Amino acid sequence: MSFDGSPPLVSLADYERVATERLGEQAASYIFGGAGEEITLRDNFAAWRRLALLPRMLVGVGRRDPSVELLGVRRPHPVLIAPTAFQRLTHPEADVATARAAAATSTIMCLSTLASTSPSALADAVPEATRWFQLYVFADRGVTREVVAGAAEHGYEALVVTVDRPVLGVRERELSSQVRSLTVEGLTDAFKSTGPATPADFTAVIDPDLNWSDIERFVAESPLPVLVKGILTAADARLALEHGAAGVIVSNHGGRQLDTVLSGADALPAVVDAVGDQLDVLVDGGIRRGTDVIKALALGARAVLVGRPILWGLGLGGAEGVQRVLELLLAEVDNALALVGAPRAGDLDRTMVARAPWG
Ligand code: FNR
Ligand code: LAC
Repeated sequence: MSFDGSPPLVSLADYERVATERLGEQAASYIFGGAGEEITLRDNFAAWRRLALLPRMLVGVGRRDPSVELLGVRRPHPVLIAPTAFQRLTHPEADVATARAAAATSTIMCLSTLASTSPSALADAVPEATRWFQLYVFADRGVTREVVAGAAEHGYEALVVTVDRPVLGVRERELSSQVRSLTVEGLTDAFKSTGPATPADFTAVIDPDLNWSDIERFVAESPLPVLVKGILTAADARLALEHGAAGVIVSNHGGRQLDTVLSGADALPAVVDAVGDQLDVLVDGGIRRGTDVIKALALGARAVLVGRPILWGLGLGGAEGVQRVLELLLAEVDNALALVGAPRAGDLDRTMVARAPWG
């Protein structure tokens, strides 16, 4: 993909640069922004780069296999599409375009509760995409139950309960550019919503009192495995295990919630040490290179999620743009597996990463 006869976009950083130039102000400030001084936002990216790789030689890397086991199922590769709300702000085809790219690259797509497209409409439009559903729990538990039942009915394979957004982070870019014309198709009936709203309007319906007994109830009631998204400590990972979760996603919500919390990369090892032999541990935040992906796996993650780069691809080229972003990243993963001397994703381990001297 290239623009106006300029050189082709060959890295996720290229997509970021061009997206910065071309996305409208509302979409750009919603997508790029983080909380507070954006220290965590920047560190999510920097933390993977503070890790050095220790490659092994002469192991024979002609045949490579990036597949991983996730929730007991073999998946062709370890990259997932993170849930992101309001994709229509970025492209008219929104989640449908994203799901087409997911299907084309065998990537699992996680649909947000606050998506522009309802779970059923997405399932009807792109039935071939493997889909997980991200749940925001509403103060109105009747609505929550409806949403969960709808996801299970429409072939979503896991429930990702996001727990790091009881209230909205302090997001100055969103406030100053007045992000406002947001709509959520899945909730229109449930809330009899009358029209476009702001992120704060949608946050107001999320239950700030959500607690571990709710997680236990979702595990008991939901036919789908439950992952808890937004864990940053070993203590909370152990609670997720005790309350029946199938997995945790180590995440700080892309640096959009509490500024100065640890990056995913730095929080990951303690969580893996605490629960990695019993739960699937995934991680997100700042994954932009194949080397970031293999470092995450080497530290014990089963898979990674990618947020903003998907939206850069979506904004620049719809389904084709998202597909290209995923293909670039997956090609880099393949390249990194070969050069680090771990031809199968399962060959990666902690002996292959160290604190970088330049960090
Ligand atoms: C998000 N994220 C998010 N998470 C979630 O659980 N539900 C959601 O609706 C959203 N919405 C959302 C919108 C936008 C614009 C962004 C950038 C992020 C967080 C997302 O799932 C993920 O944790 C981070 O985006 C990962 O970091 P990177 O890859 O963006 O650095
Ligand atoms: C966000 C939400 C919707 O980060 O999770 O904007």
